[in-house]
Amino acid sequence: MTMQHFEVNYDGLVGPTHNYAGLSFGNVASLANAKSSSSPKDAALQGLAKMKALHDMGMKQGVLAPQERPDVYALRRVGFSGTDAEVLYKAATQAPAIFQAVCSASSMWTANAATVSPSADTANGKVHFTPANLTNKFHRSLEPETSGRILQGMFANERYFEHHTHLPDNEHFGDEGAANHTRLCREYGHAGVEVFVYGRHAFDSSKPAPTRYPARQTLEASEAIARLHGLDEGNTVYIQQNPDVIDQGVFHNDVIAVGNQNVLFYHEQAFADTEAKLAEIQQKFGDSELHFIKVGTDQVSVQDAVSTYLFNTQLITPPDGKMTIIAPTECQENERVKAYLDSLVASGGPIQRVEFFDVKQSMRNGGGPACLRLRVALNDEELDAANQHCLMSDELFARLNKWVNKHYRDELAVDDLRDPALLEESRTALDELTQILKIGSVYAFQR
Ligand code: SUG
Repeated sequence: MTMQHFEVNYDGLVGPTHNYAGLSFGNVASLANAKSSSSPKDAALQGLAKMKALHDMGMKQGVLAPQERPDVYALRRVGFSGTDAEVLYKAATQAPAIFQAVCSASSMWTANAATVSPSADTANGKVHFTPANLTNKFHRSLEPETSGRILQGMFANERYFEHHTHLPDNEHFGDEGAANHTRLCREYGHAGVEVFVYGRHAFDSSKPAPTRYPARQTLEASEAIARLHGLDEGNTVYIQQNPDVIDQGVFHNDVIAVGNQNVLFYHEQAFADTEAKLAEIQQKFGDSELHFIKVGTDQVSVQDAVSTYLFNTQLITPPDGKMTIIAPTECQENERVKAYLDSLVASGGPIQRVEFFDVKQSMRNGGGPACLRLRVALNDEELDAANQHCLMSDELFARLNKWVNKHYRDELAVDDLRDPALLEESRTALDELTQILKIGSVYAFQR
């Protein structure tokens, strides 16, 4: 029997504390919506609806569990003491900014959970996972340990899966995971070219870097991931992100470029040294056909790309073979971007379809469809060896909708975060979730 290969999209379930705290300097939407009230329930249901729609399109779709928030352990580490309720109260009153950071549901953006290399690319033929350290933002730096535990609960079989510890927790090795990593290949099961996009050189300050907003990913971090995963240099390309677009709010590469199979869809201003780098990709890709779909500034400005997330779309290949863009409704609402997408589909190129999804709750924090998913390319044996309870089905969809409706609040204002009941609600919900997804006792409160 011939081996089959799939790209499985593991979407982050939005956690019960989803809120807008303005935590991400350099991420325009996060700052613009700071302090507005959120709906954790709507956010989680919007995410589930997208997962179900992709499942219904015949895609393999997975679910990645959220993290426990507020993170009382982080508060204890910085000196707040007493009962959990006392810790929350003291932090909220004495250090509100720190308190808000430990409440963020930011683990929902699983494109930042880890970098994953499929077995066809790695020296030992296993699928490799390295959680991202997310050092650039305090609220996100709280994620990697639990992300690692959750991923191990999902991909436990050591015969097929290898898990690494996140990189050293320091800005020199700032790593944002798959948001700055794209893989191009003929078929998911063939060795591909892994493309790492970095924002700056950590150990060489003479190199260009953004001046207004931070570059979260360093070259040295990307190189470390490639070493850990046993990637072949002949199949790996490092590209510097154009520092000017970082300064315009493109805080991850996946806000300005997306790749799938033999298509790289990118904005003309996305990269530094574009011509040479695309030539390197083509050379490493070999003779087979590779499509570079460039969007010019005259077609879509960087500003429109940042406000609509045209490139934070998922580019997927459903079983009918028609490559499809999964776009946020913001792209439909912007005349120029909508016109561009219409012309793209009409052009007869590899991208044949666009589907729009309402993920507004996530978009308001700068997280589009592509931020919400971690791609894991697996062959059928590896898929069988992965945790089956984390794979979307009609039954799981119904169960998770019920779970959200039971545990999540309709509305949450930033001031509600200090309510000690929210921590209890969150723990109760997550405890039940670990039983639904059968990922083990991954949370600190369970250990
Ligand atoms: O890291 N926003 C996230 C959005 C991540 C998007 N991910 C990708 N592009 N792959 C971030 O900036 C905002 C939270 C707040 O402000 O409350 C936040 O963390």
